[in-house]
Amino acid sequence: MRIDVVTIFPEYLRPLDVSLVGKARARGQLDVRVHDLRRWTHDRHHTVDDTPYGGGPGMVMKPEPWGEALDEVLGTPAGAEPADAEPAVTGPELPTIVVPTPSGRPFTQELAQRLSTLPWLVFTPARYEGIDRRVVEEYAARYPLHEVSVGDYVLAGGEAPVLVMVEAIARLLPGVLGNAESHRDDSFAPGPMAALLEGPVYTKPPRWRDREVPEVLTSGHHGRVARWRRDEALRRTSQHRPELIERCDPESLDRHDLAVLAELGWCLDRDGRFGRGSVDVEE
Ligand code: 6GU
Repeated sequence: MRIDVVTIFPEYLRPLDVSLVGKARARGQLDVRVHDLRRWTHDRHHTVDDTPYGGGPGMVMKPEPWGEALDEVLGTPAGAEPADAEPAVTGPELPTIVVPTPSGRPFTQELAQRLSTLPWLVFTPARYEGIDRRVVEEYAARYPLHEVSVGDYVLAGGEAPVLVMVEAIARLLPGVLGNAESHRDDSFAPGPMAALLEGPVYTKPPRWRDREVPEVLTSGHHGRVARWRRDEALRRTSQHRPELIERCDPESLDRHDLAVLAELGWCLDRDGRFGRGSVDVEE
């Protein structure tokens, strides 16, 4: 997979040189290219922002540097190409643009999985109040483009979200993690079972500061271990993400799951969904 990032803070993307993403790059599984947006400015001050039309606080990123940067990175020169020139962008290598913004659609494990199957992603992290809207409209008309948010909070720029998204995507690429099984138990892993949070994990030593590892994990009984992990996942999900229980399809749960959830105060309501506490509150 090829990933381009256009930013005014190339140094902010340095973490992509290390750890999982850095190793995937060294192995040739990932081709990451970080570009300084100011390369595509032409004034002495390398200006990339200006005041917002209509007034208001903050600054807006100017469209011209983004247009020139994206035309070059996406391989479509701004000027007219000679008629006999090779098309710069060909079929299966069509780039997909990812625009990080707090007003985008949520970045989920499902979206990470879909993006991880594409050959070429181009990220456009913005600073200030964002990029002039016409840039997004222009490129959405020419390429697949997703505006994506990494959570319900506001960051100062899209660079940290790009680090988040690239890591989530890179670990799903074939051969990047040790084995294909590695993703199966991920929290939020889609599958026949309800999305549950992963439970706790333990390693040696068996006793640390008077704290023992749960006996079942050292029992060597694979069936009991699997059941215990599932119970813990249900407990943790109930505690930290009750909406995942409310949303889950009870058909994806077995009798033991239902018993654990009942113990945690969950019951099935009349339309076959889980709820807790007040059954029917009258006005
Ligand atoms: Cl993608 N960008 C910024 N600036 N803030 C965010 C975000 C993105 N996702 C959540 N908050």
